Amino acid sequence: MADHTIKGLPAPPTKYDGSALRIGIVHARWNDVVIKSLVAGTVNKLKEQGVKEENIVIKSVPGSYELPFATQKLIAGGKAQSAKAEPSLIGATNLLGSLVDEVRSGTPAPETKGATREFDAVIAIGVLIKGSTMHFEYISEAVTHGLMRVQLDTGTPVVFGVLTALTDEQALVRAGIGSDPQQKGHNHGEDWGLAAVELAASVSEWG
Ligand code: DLZ
Repeated sequence: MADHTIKGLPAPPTKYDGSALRIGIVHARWNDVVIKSLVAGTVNKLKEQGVKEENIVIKSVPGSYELPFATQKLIAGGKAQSAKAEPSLIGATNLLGSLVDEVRSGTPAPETKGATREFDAVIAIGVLIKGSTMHFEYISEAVTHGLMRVQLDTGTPVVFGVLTALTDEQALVRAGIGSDPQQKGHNHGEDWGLAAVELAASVSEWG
């Protein structure tokens, strides 16, 4: 990715360490081909940032309209599990895991932020493609507002991974699978993975 760009997401100011993060992905199944590519791009980028496969939880719902509710449930479930877990046990498990990593790799284990079962960020992924009725407009607006509400109400970052495309081709290009081999496009899932790690590893620590 270029360091400077007029349009799109530039490289982050620093490479964030995702190794202690737990990230949720909730995706719709409507417009399946595009969804699959976006989810794959997101997961690849999360792993590239150090997020461990076992700490990436993927759930699906039928359509984008279901994303806010499902995202809220996933976040609440993580918080409930975390509250139930014995704090001293979590600490001991994390410490042990870090020590094992340290011995295996020969390098000091990254500091964990007391990784609990709680999600550090959730990425909501959907693909809305305009049809001939007003459905697209209503769902797009409801989902956008719903996801914003979920993150502000829960205090857990929610990445807006919802494409609102006017044509099939617009959606394909934004998933990096455009039908023109010369213009396959950029997979926006990669940006969402980066955003999740940055929000979880950096912004969440501000308050
Ligand atoms: C009904 C519908 C339509 C017309 N289009 C889409 C779409 O382009 N993308 C999407 O994710 N979901 C679509 N849906 C389904 C709704 O999001 C939702 O699943 C149903 O209305 C049931 O609540």
